[in-house]
Amino acid sequence: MTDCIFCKIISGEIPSTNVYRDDQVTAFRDINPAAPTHILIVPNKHIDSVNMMIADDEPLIGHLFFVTKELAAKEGISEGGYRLIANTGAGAGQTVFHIHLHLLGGGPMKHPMG
Ligand code: DGP
Repeated sequence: MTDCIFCKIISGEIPSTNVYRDDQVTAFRDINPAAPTHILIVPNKHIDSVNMMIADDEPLIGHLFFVTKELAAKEGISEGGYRLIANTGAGAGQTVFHIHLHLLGGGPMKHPMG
């Protein structure tokens, strides 16, 4: 997707603080952190939102969750607890329409539930 911010981050066109990369997913620090650890984990394949997933995407999204778990351990927040958020649709606060999981932890979190 040519006008997608996260596709541009994945391709390196827009700089970001990358913390993980493989052939399926990329993870980088959120530009506007809401917690001491705030990482976005995104599929390298452009998918607008959870609503737009197809059955073939199931293993990809499973891998994305597994990488997230590993990153939580690497960040040292596994034991203290962390929150995963996948805002879906503008009504839920999604502003970048490329599926992403927010990994938040490491201290008080500003992002409320609901
Ligand atoms: P959401 O509201 O769930 O769509 O979250 C989008 C997040 O993306 C938001 O927390 C800010 C972050 N973000 C937006 N643009 C950039 C960018 O250019 N670089 C980085 N690192 N994060 C971005």
